[in-house]
Amino acid sequence: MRVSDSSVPAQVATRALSLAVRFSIFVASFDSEPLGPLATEPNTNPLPLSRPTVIIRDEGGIVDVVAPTLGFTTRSMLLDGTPGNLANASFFNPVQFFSGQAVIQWRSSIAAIPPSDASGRIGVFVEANDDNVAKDVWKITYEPSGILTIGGAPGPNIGIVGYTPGTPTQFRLVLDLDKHTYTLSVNGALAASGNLDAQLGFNHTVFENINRFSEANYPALAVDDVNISVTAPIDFEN
Ligand SMILES: [Ca+2]
Ligand SMILES: [Ca+2]
Repeated sequence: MRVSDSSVPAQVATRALSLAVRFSIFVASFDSEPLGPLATEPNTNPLPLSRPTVIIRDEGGIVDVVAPTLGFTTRSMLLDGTPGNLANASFFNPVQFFSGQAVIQWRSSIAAIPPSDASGRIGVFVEANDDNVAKDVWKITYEPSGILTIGGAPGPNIGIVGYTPGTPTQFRLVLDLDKHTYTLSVNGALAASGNLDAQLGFNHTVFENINRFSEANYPALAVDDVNISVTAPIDFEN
């Protein structure tokens, strides 16, 4: 006769499984956009989005879709500031991310070496929303010295590599929001890595030509193939 021993609990396997899934937020080639002023779309649209979510054109500032220019072979987004006027395009994530891994890729090409007062004012700015104040998490700018320079919290500014006007450069920035580190590849080669501010999230990415504070005429910046993705954890229990 068998007697079941009720003091032995049933063997139930429990194992927490954690997977990370990468999804695209922005895939913007501009190839199917009409030429002329670029439109925006809300970040509540289904992902991935193909346009910026916010564009600022001061009077005379240009954010246009243009025919192949500055070394690109397809349509791109051209940001051109004019004296006293800013031009920028922001790609706001649907939410601000504080964990996971974000990958921000783009190609850009500048028309000329910028004038001396353009330091820190033409390039790409990765922003956090910190109590409704935008803060630079990371940035890269085309410097009057002819050097691409990275900065942002926690800094400092570091010159990484020279650039050639009229020649597109491929960028791939990885933000590890768990380890609070970044890695930048330029034209497929590791160019820089370092730490991020541990408190700040990843809220949006801005391509800027900040000619607002200068009477000089800043060169245009063409941008193509903006591709922004993040990983999100999916937890299972079985
Ligand atoms: Ca294109
Ligand atoms: Ca200009």
